[in-house]
Amino acid sequence: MQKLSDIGLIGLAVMGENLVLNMESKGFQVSVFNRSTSKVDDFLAARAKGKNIMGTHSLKELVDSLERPRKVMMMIKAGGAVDATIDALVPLLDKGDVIIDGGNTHYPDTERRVKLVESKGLLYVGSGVSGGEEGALLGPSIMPGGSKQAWPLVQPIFQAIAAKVEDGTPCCDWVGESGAGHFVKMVHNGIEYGDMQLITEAYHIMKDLLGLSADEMHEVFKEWNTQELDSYLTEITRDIMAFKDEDGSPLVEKILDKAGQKGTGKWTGITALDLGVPLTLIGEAVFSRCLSSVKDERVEASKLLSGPKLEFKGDKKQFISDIKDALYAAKIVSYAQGYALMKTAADEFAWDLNYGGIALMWRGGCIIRSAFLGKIKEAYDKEPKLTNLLLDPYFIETVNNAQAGWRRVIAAAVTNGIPVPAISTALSYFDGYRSEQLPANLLQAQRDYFGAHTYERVDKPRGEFFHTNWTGRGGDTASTTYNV
Ligand code: NBP
Repeated sequence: MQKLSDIGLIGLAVMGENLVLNMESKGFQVSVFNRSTSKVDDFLAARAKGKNIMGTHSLKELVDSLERPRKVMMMIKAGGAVDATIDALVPLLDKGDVIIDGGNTHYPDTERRVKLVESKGLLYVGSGVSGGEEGALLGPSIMPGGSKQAWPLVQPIFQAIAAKVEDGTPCCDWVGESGAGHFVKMVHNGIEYGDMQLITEAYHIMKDLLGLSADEMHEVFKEWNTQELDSYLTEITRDIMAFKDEDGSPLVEKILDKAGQKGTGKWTGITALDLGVPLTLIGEAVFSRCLSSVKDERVEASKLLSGPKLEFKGDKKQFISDIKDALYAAKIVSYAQGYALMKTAADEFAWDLNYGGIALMWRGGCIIRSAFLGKIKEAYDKEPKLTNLLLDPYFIETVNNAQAGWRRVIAAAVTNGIPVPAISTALSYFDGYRSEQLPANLLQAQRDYFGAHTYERVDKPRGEFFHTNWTGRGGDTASTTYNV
């Protein structure tokens, strides 16, 4: 009788195929299934040929080919396809078997599915997988959450196939209960939007204000990639700057300035609004893509709305160093905001998130991988209950040192009419966060004036609410206090 497989994988598209090959290369036997079964045969005849991979042509055949407790991983389009596949799998599985969703699922769907699948006596793992095609094959970042009893069952496979940091630690650990894995993946994607936007703003300033060529910017990104900004995204930007079209000119300048998006940045922003967390940088990153997408409207507007004449006065070398400082400081703020979102969600949903572990999971394999995540890991290792990343001694010092350059860059960008929404919103957040006094006293007065929403006083204990009859015409009845 043929040996049973260690895991089954459904969905032989780009991610599924590469994950299967990764698993097989680490010594696991994998059974595979795809809705269009011809893809199973094609895979077996090509990339899977001669490998320890078993093709199956029905879900029943897939399930029957697995070692117990069975582990079935879906790598299929997120949404209804996942629900339909779960419905078809549940009757075929036995108590203690595990269903895994490795797709880009929105975390509330995972929360719902964990409950549903657990109610059938099975276990469910919703896992973020990041790194694209190459990551899936060579080592992705994997962020699993869901039924905790499933972790020891999937851990050996997941940690074997995950990317590893320098000391060999896998970029995969248990994230938390329910939809925590997909939540953390969502925040990862939001942060990715932020990191990309920051780099594009730095590029915009260097290109338009300093007049640097793509080759010159290649040199700048190359240097930055050897310093604090060492990251995958800096690295690919360095390479993009050097990439020439067939006519020898930089390809990047021929690409239409209209950004696409698939929705995970938007989910992050919406979740932040729902939870009341100021996630301003990722929000600006999403909105910047939206603004870029109205290209035709912008072309018309550019003929009617004028801005200042571009003029750079000063030392270019110093200014490039300022841009680096602005980028790094704004990036720190972005991660501080992202971590604040995860912290609030953990409190709200009663998840026990391991913040240092999350930094480690993102340290390799995924799109936001960077040396800087090592600093975040160190911060949470030192203080696991850190309220905000900006309060860690390393980040306090770094932001303090970067501050002057950060402000100079924003001032120059604003004076010259170059939009820097992410770099500047980060500074506004920083200035707001470090302010003992904000003008929300006036805001509360306005709310009480027109809506009798009440206010607290600085000279009275917190929790005591007052209403003033501001005009002499209103009554004394206050509105109910509530928080949004
Ligand atoms: P796709 O997201 O393009 O999905 C294609 C796969 O889904 C095929 O195997 C297809 O089967 C299957 N499928 C569909 Br469509 N509807 C189905 C249904 N109703 N029942 C069963 N199977 C169905 O593949 P991908 O790009 O490999 O991504 C897989 C998952 O991983 C997605 O959730 C994606 O968001 C996520 N992800 C992708 C990347 C990336 O870089 N591409 C990175 C990280 C995560 P068929 O062959 O019969 O049509």
